[in-house]
Amino acid sequence: MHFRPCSSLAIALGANLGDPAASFAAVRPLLAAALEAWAGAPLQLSWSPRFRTAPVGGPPGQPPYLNAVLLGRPGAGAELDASWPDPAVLLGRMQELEARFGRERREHWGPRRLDLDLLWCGATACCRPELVLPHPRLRERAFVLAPLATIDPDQLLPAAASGLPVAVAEALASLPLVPGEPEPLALAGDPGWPEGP
Ligand code: PH2
Ligand code: MG
Ligand code: MG
Repeated sequence: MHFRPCSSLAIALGANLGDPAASFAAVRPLLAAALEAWAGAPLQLSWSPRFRTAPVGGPPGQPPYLNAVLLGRPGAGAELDASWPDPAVLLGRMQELEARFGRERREHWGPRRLDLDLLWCGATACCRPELVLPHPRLRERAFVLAPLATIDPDQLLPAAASGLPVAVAEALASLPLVPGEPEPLALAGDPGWPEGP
């Protein structure tokens, strides 16, 4: 399996308030439907296992996060180098889902019931206040790279402004270990989220 950034898109899921596992299971079919409606075509979707991860940034004393990643690409028969519809429209649908799951925007990087982040969308580069693509902190975040690596460690991350494309596994291996911080831990699958390590 090999998804090229130019034809794929990726979304990160995160939650550390309420019942994150229940939120993930409930939002999964809604997110899949929203994506297909936006794309106007069947998509091939790959979900990572869920990971328990230490909170990065934000206020001290937050609960650990549940994180996962969804990789999508045009389904069989669709153009390989699909030009995706406007990602701002997809972002709007994702924000509707966040709101439906009780997301409140109180403080920057504060704890949340559901966070859906667009990581990249084909080769789209965009820099608007509400949406920067590819996601500017993609390469720094083990809670995104570890789930992505389980789908395809050879997946090339879209080139950052400053650099060459780098494979997910390479980007993950190059992250500094934070003393005392547990590494992302893949959780066993269950009926609501079958993918496991
Ligand atoms: N999201 C953040 C800030 N910090 N830490 C973890 N472990 N997982 C997240 O999803 C996360 C975070 C901002 O969106
Ligand atoms: Mg986020
Ligand atoms: Mg977000």
